[in-house]
Amino acid sequence: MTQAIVGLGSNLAHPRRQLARAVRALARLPRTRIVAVSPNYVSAPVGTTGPQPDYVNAVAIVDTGLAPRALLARLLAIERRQRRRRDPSGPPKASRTLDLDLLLFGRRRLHVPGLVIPHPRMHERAFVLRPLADAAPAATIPGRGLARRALAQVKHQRIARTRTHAQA
Ligand code: PH2
Ligand code: MG
Ligand code: MG
Repeated sequence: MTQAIVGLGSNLAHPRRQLARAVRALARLPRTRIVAVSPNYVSAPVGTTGPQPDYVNAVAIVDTGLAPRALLARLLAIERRQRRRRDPSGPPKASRTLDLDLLLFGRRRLHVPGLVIPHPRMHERAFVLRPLADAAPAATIPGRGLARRALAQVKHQRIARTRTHAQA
């Protein structure tokens, strides 16, 4: 089993509800168990071209017997089930009902088509680091050190804790 970190994000169609539904889907993945889920955080969109609604973000820590690419395929399937639209002619960071990113996979570093671990921008994003520091205070980013230390470098990014959708 490997401990993997999954980033969750949504800024369309009831974001908190999208995240709660995605957590339930993660819990049902084969050979996978949820260890912890962070609180939800709301923040302005980072790095997008046009204006967009604010995002709700969280992270889930899972223990999994799946290989990284098998887990990624499962995450993309959950996105599709929750009506994530990927328009190849649209902007790369369009608003979305659900984004599931495989951020960390144990201490592994991986660089294959469609998947780079650690996620190449996670260390500079408060919307990833803040919930990660809550759910896994000792988390380290291979090649970059403690996630909590990286969080201290992005304190200027505004982010606020928000409610978690009541689990049905
Ligand atoms: N995801 C992006 C682009 N920008 N900004 C916030 N605040 N939260 C996100 O999840 C996010 C973003 C692309 O995946
Ligand atoms: Mg993604
Ligand atoms: Mg993303």
